[in-house]
Amino acid sequence: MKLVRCHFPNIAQVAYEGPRSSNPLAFRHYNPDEVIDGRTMSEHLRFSIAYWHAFCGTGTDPFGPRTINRPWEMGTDAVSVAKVRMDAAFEFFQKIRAPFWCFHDRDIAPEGRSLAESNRHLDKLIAHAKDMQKATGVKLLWGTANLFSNPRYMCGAATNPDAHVFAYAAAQVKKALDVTQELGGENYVFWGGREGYETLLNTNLKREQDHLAAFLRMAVDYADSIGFKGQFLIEPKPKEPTKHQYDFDVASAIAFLRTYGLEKHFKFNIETNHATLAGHTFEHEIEVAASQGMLGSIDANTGDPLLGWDTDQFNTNVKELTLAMMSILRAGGLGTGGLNFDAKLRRPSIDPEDLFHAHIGGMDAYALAFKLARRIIADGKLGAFVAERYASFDTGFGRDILTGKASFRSLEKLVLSKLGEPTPRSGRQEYLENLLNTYLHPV
Ligand code: XUL
Ligand code: CO
Repeated sequence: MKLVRCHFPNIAQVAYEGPRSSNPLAFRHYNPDEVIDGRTMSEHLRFSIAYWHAFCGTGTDPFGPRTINRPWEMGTDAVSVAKVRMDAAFEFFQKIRAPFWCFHDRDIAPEGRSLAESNRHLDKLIAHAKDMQKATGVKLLWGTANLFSNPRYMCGAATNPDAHVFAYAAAQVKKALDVTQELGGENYVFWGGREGYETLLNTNLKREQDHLAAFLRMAVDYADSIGFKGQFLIEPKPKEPTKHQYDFDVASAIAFLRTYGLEKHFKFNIETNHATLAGHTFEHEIEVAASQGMLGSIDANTGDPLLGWDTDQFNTNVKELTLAMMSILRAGGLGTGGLNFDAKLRRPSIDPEDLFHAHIGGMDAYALAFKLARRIIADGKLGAFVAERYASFDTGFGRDILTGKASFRSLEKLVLSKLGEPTPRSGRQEYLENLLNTYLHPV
């Protein structure tokens, strides 16, 4: 990849220096060019940078204004500023060695006074992004539309009680699909945004779900009509911004998609912090999606166990990521998906250099987890333990249960005549936790 322009003059392209390196601006585990099983680590992990956090995040919170002021955010013409911001972004993508990026329509181009003007702005930035992608080789993992920031969407987009808002959102997603296709996006994400409700006093839940399904059906039909081949992904989240979000978690979103006959067209983009907000572990959500062949992509971040909201932090918890990676690898990987850093800097992390530390930490933690998970799976001890635990279903009457040959009557007869009382067997959780630690912390 050829480097263009210079908005991070004091930071070179991040190099892999190995686990013993003490250089904070080097990778210790992520070696993008290392070939494992015929594919480079960069191809295995498919890291992606989230434009909204990395290049639109300003450190605002409900108690105070922006703390982050980037040197490239200069000028009064919003479209020109957006172009320079994009130059900085692509320089960062290259220096951090991320092969992909992701964006919402309104992240990259300022919203205009009308939809037509917003579309014109977007077209200018898409043309610029196309040039930048060509010059750098960085590709688009997924595109999406922001259907939650503008006040018109305060009561939802597809689930808004006003059909006018629904129509506006449909027009916005149509354009977002066009531009995602234009940039060769490999997926398109639907995060629920404000698709949920605060109170049933003003809400018809059934109608809102019907409307959401109609919206997704139109998206599928439109994508078909333009020949968009990317994978559609639903990103579940249980709460925030609304109290009850319709795509609560993977299981409820699967039920929703099946109810409306949409399941063939969607997979899941699973975000760690959303999983934990739903009261699940990250790996639980991955397993639920994978069990239905619907694992699509990952929004790589973490929450804070002491806080009950979406803190979107960079994840450096190698144990959590190793468990997640084991589930991803067992599912056969992410296909067209990737690991997208939907994570933001803490409010006082105001230097451009902090963007590097944050992503280096996240990439290294995932790379280490990837290697550990491969080792654990190859070693086979954990896998063999689980297989053995279910072995009674592999032969005899256990297999008959699964092949439909057994019934309540035949099993009753068997228990009364032969089997009697089952012998309890330990689940060995503590042993397995200790075993896991031997991989995480080898001597
Ligand atoms: C919000 C969130 C979004 C989606 C894309 O919690 O995760 O940024 O990833 O709309
Ligand atoms: Co996300």
